[in-house]
Amino acid sequence: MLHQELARRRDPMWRWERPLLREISMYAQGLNQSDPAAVTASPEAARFQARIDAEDKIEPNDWMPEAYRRTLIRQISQHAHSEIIGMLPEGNWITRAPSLRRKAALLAKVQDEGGHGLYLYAAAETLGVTREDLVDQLLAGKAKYSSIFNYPTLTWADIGAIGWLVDGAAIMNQIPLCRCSFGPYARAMIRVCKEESFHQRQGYEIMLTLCRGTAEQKAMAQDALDRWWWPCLMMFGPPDAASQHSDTSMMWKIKRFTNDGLRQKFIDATVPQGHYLGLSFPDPALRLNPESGHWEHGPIDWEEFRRVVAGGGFCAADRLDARRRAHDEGTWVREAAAAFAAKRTARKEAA
Ligand code: FAQ
Repeated sequence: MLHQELARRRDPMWRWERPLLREISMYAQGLNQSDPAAVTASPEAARFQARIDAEDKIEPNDWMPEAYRRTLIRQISQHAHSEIIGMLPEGNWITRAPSLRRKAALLAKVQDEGGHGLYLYAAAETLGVTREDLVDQLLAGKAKYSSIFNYPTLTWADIGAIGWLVDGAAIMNQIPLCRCSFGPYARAMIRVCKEESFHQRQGYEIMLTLCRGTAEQKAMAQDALDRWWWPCLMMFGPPDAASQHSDTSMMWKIKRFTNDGLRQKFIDATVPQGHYLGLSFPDPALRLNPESGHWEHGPIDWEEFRRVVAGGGFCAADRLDARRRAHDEGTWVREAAAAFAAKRTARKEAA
């Protein structure tokens, strides 16, 4: 750890990053209300960090700094909300899928997303929160979910673009999460990633079919790529210099790569796929740097990202209304399940 820290201080970026690090450490201490010093100073914290450095998995009953617990609750619950809200843009197209085969695949995909949300809420619950509280925070508009799900799905090609690009971005972000230091999150991610891989392929296959179809169908695919490309790049989060949580999350091996690092991996993997489809990317600055082997991109509109994350996305109000309606309409199901569980417990106690 020490030699890494010294190498970092020799880096010219260090001076520039210092205010950011101060902010991060204030943030971490702010979260660790029960014992601020425990983040770095206590023997438990040192043992905890040694376990992380040794690639041990942290399990729910193990000692952990309060800030680690809260960081995980924040990330896992935002991830769970993203899956549940993420069902809506595609759910919107189930009744209009162009064939029985497409409808069956889309239904299965949207159901998988519901399942991912449930694994993730369950993983968050192992950290001492309840699913009910997390869902209440979402419905009250207090919890974040991924910015990408605030964009509308205007045509069938958007379903192809979501599978190819949104699931493609999700996989790029989630494969490293299979090695996250927190056991329940890492294990949930293994199954989620297998399913996301099917989602990505079904999306790419829709794009391929449209691109091999009529000129009108290809134009629809191009229009979808034009609208989804930049928002997908924003899914990876703010640039590294503005990412509040990356340094601590990487120290704790919750995150394995920075936001910009994953964004670049996604661009490098996706651009050749788009070219194979015969499509162009809505970025005049996109070019392959022959020396680095990476695709360089133009500036991302971070103002748009901030606006969408702050609740100003085009579909933000619709998305929350749809979830609130579904929650209200599901009240009787929750009540029936609770009554059944109470009856079963009473029967067991009586026996
Ligand atoms: N949207 O300091 P950082 C999917 C927030 S699942 C909204 O860099 P961090 C499957 C961030 O929360 C997609 N907010 O934060 C699917 C923080 O705010 P806070 C979801 C964002 O946590 C496919 C602040 O900005 N995936 O797509 C976004 O270290 C198709 C500062 O940012 C996950 O959640 C954003 N894009 O890194 C479903 C994966 N980016 O909490 C249906 C797990 C950042 O301080 C259909 N999460 N923010 O108020 C992660 O890997 C991380 O949380 C990042 C952000 C990388 C998203």
